[in-house]
Amino acid sequence: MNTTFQKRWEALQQAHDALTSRKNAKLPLGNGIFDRYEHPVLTAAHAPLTWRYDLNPATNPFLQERFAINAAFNAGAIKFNGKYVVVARVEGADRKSFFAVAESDNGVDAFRFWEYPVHMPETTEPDTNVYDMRLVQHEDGWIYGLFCTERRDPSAPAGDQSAAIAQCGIARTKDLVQWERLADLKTSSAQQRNVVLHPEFVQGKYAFYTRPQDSFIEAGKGGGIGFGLSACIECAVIEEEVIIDEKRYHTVYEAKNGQGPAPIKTDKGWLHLAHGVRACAAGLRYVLYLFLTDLHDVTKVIHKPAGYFLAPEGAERIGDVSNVVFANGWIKDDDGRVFIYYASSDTRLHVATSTVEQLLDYVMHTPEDGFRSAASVQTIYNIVDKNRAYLAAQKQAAPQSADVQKV
Ligand code: M1P
Repeated sequence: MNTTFQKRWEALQQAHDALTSRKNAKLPLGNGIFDRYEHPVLTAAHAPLTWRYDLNPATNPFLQERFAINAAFNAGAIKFNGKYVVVARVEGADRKSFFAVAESDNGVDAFRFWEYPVHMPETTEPDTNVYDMRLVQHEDGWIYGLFCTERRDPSAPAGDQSAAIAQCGIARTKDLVQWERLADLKTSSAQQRNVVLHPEFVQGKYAFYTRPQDSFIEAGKGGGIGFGLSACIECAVIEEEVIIDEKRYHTVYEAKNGQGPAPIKTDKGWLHLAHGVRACAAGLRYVLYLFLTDLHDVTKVIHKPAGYFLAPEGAERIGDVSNVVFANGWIKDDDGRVFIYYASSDTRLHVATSTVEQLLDYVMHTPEDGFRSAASVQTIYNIVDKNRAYLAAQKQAAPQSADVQKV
């Protein structure tokens, strides 16, 4: 082995070890709802060197990267064998995405990819691109991975090489290594992305959150978070899709929206994390929002704070698709902590931490959208009036308590 090769190999290993063992500190102050962290938890540079380099100096004398990784982002998440596990969307320099499992002992740092990416079987109709897996531990005993499978639109004219059809791929596993691919979900919508399996049976059937859409990017007449049931998971068909959370004019989800990970069951209802999209001069802006559905009727939204819960900030704003945050994975721990894995600008993966208690407080006590500027101002008036009354009462009580102390 030549010394240049050897030195470069040692330097690469050192840099990779430093990155994958780096500690991640909580950022100070926060907003009382969740905490952000100093570093992303997963980036392209976390990809194992053994995926990227041919380590034989005879066939790779310059130790060149043979398979470059462009990004590691939108990840499904699950607590598995005591570890915090994410199944990330890893994208090569060739633009193809695939899934890869990474795990951490504490959920906030030192995520390391497993030795091989996920070998996802295909159906008889091969996928061109797969991405955005939602992992669900279903009550039937399987772990399901629902993801977007994208193929070129067969009806597109030869000159159009970007028209695509997105549908929902379904696979299941017990160990996150061996995956059984099932038939793609069938619905009446021309396009489906952001499909998520509900963790429990509803009316004895498999329950899906969907996002019907007219075309690949534009929601068109579709859009909104849909819901439907299928008796069978091996050949899932949704005959009837109802919209449970609509897109709406002049909101953060006016262009389209989509369910994030599967909802978390709480004693107050099902807690949902979703993304909302609006168009602006800079392009599409993706933010995250929360809402709560009824414990006994998952199609009934019972609380929905106005606006976004988490929006891109600082360096998160910049990446391959800037001004985007997207989440398809979160983990609720037994102690009530919640690890929210969100990606920024289709480039890297971050974590934000909170608790079920904090998230319920946020979702149940944050004012709802009044859909007009005047209503927003009225909301602020209500808060100020309440504060004035509270502070005045405190002031009035203060001398009395001093008197009590004197006595
Ligand atoms: O580029 C932003 C996101 O765009 C798509 O989300 P949606 O289907 O809601 O438009 C997805 O391709 C997602 O992966 C991506 O992060």
